[in-house]
Amino acid sequence: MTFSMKDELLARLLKANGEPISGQQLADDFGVSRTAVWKHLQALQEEGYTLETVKKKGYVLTGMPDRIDGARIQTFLQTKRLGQSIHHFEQVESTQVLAHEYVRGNVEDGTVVIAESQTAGRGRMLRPWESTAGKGVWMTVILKPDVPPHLAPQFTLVVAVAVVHAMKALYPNLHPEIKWPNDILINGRKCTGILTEMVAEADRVQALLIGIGINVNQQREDFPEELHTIATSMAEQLGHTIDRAEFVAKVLLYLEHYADLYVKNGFSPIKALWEQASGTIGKQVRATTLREVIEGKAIGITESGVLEIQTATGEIKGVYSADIEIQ
Ligand code: BTX
Repeated sequence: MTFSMKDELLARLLKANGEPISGQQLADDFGVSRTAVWKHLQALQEEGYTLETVKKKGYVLTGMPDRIDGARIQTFLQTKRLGQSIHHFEQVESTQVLAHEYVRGNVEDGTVVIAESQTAGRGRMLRPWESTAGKGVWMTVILKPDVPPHLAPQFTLVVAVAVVHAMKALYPNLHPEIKWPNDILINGRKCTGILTEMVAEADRVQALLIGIGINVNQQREDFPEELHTIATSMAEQLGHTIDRAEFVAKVLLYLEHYADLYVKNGFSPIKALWEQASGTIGKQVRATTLREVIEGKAIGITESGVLEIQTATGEIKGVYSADIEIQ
């Protein structure tokens, strides 16, 4: 684990569940002085945590800021590898850019880079990704699977399945659907975007950098004008805000589970889950590629994630990259 002393202390206070813990106890547990404990508690208060002192008994955590730092995520985390190391930032340019730096520094498999806000969040083909401060999940998960580079695109489909299943597990009233290739829509509006990048040698993946942007607690007015008709958040659809830390932990759990399933059993179980979670398969679609516009029924995806469209003449066309309109 690479959590700071402050994070560990916070995790300890959270686990105490309202029972006071004395300063001496904390000092003994962490092998530091009471003054050091006090300084870390002070720092937590400056970040927005509220603590009460119960006479002769110790400290109780009474309030938390709405944040997705390592300590908060850790209290919900059930994974073996993913999120065991979390680098949390208040504001970054893009978690993808930072994650590339971490990969160069040779971080462990499952490392997460997460931020409260991004000033230059990016989507596919360098499109901008709106990352409202404190309202979403803007994170990059670094995976180091032992697979050849040509299999990397399949991971994007693994991620989409994992996010949909995490959403459904915690909020059964939400009905997310995957729109090919990798948007997650709720009620026809985009709630999640996924961007997979790779650092590879000729024959093996060194690291996958999986960028996940999820609109969580935004209200309509939080989105810029141009996204009003196309974007939505989980809170907007649920009618209430949610605990982002709990949700991140669930996404990491499902991602670990499905990534392991994929490495062990190959793409076919993922393909089946992806098709089940997809709102594209079985629908009439219009795909605009760089070369042509293809209209027809989306009938499935191939082993490599290519969308297959059956046109009116019965011909089956494979689409590798396109903007899709569902009709
Ligand atoms: P994409 O290219 O599919 O989507 C980008 C398009 O989506 C934009 O052109 C815009 O129309 C729309 N859009 C922008 N922001 C939002 C939003 N918040 N909600 C809904 N629609 C939006 C999808 O790319 C991949 C996005 C990955 C974002 C993550 S966040 C963490 C990581 N860091 C980083 O810089 N990117 C990834």
